[in-house]
Amino acid sequence: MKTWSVAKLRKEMEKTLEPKRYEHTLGVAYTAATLAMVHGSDMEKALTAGMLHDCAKCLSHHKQVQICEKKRLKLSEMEASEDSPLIHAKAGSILAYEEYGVTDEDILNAISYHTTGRPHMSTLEKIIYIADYIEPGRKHAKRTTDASDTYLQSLAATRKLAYMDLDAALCRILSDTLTYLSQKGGKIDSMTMETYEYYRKTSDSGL
Ligand code: DGI
Ligand code: FE
Ligand code: FE
Repeated sequence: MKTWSVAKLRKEMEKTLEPKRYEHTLGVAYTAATLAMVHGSDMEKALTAGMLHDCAKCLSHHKQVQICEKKRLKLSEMEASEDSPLIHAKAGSILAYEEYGVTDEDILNAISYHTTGRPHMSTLEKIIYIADYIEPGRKHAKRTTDASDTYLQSLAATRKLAYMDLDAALCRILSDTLTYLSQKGGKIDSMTMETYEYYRKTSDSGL
């Protein structure tokens, strides 16, 4: 299978994603690259995973389910449900392999787990998860409509933390996500909860 260059992936994403999603994708890819520089991880892999992390996001839910079913992928009840914000990560990982020639397991896992995280994440997985939350285009939260000063100060602190301590940043993002989900009455996927519990115990976040 032919490997796609980052430049070619960028052009492809520009064609297939909605303009806002494409802007976000660039933000994630380049933020991931800077995190990789600071934390001694592979920059090309960070760029590739960032470019592709939401590659299935603009497909219909039906199409996303089809992609997963074709691969006999077991979906959690939440992933399978209509309007699920989670399934695009799994479908995206399959597309990255099938359409864009990505064979690197670490990149594929970074795409698969960019929404819920998981315990024992690799450095690349953490980088993509965090870059998705802190990229510069997130003017106000991706997980809240709160654009208050308090929220923005908190996001600024999370951004700074990400360049110092990946696990602590991860824990902070998970905690904010769970707070947001419980405020809006959103159902919490067991993987999101497991990830939070794991990093709460193992990181130095003080949460
Ligand atoms: O695709 P993006 O919008 O860039 O961001 P994403 O893939 O991280 O997340 C999509 C949404 O999923 C985001 O608003 C947070 C939400 N999410 C994460 N874990 C859970 C969740 N939503 C629910 N209902 N339950 C979860 O456990
Ligand atoms: Fe996403
Ligand atoms: Fe995203």
